[in-house]
Amino acid sequence: MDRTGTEPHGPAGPTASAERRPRVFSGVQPSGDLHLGTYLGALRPWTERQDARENVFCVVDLHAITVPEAIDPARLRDKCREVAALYLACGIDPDRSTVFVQSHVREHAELAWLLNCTTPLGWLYRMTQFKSKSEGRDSVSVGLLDYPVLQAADILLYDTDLVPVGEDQVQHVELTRDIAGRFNRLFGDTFRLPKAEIPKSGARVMGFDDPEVKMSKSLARERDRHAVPLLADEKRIKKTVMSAVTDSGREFRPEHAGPGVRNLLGVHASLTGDAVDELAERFAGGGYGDLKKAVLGAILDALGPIQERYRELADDPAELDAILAKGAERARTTAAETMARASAAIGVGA
Ligand code: AQP
Repeated sequence: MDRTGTEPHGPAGPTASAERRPRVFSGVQPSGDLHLGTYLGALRPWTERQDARENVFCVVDLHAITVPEAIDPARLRDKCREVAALYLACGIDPDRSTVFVQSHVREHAELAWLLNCTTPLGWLYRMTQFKSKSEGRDSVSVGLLDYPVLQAADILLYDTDLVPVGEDQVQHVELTRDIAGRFNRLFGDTFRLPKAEIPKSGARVMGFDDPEVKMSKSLARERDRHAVPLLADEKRIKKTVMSAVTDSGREFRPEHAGPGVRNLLGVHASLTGDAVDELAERFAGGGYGDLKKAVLGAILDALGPIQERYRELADDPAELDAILAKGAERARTTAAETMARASAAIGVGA
């Protein structure tokens, strides 16, 4: 078959065998403190079907330098290691998944250049993330606009079938399909077309201080009651959750639940597996404090074991280095094959 993605679980070009499992690619930027949204929207869903899939999980440091004012080289290196350690602490198993840092595999930047040359500029100006991240800035880098092309390169390098992402990233996966489709039409069948996979719960965790906006690392840098960082201590988590925005009035009335209360219910449901309706019934008539205490308990239960495993990994930097080196080597094998295929198709390279 061709690589158009019409048969999502089938073979995917020269790098794949006929019986390979669906391949998954995803990544997180080391641009700040990972938080509950990153966990529920990305890390936890990644861990859930590791055996059924071929998993490629990347720390996307090249994406984290698109805002040059925010670059601190030493901090960026530390954050890369922190994010990689959090992947493992959240349950990514390096024996079942390939875990590596994006900049350690040069083909990501190299393929992005080929795709830059075939992607119409107008497609990038339409991206809502670019619009929101460039809003109010006097000047933005070319990299910020080009971010989705690099993301397309990340995904296409591994003949990816599925890209597990939170809702906010679906537009970028759709763009990846368009970029790959255009390249295939121009230069012959080269790339497999991936699909976005959105988790059933936790796809969009909102800010605790402002439930109208997505919980994000950048807002968390400015506002200490916005997000629950995965490595925060109990006192900090308690302060954030107990001050979360709810509805006016003292009593929780499910039929009038506003976005803040719906967010708290969603987080609780996502962490415990309880249904939102059932939770709403359980807390109906009580004060918002009871709901917040229950959410706090669910968060502390989930983060306790993650923080413990993280500390063990942080105490053994050599182990983490070895895992990342092995992951990059494994990733490079596939990436180099795809790069050679794309270079040959467009007529560059040896
Ligand atoms: N609030 C969220 N709810 C659900 N999913 C989320 N994700 C991020 N925030 C939420 C998912 O996590 C993955 C990694 O995202 P990223 O760190 O690479 O980029 P991002 O989406 O831009 O994350 P932030 O926190 O908003 O970072 P900044 O502020 O630095 O841009 C993605 O799958 C994303 O959907």
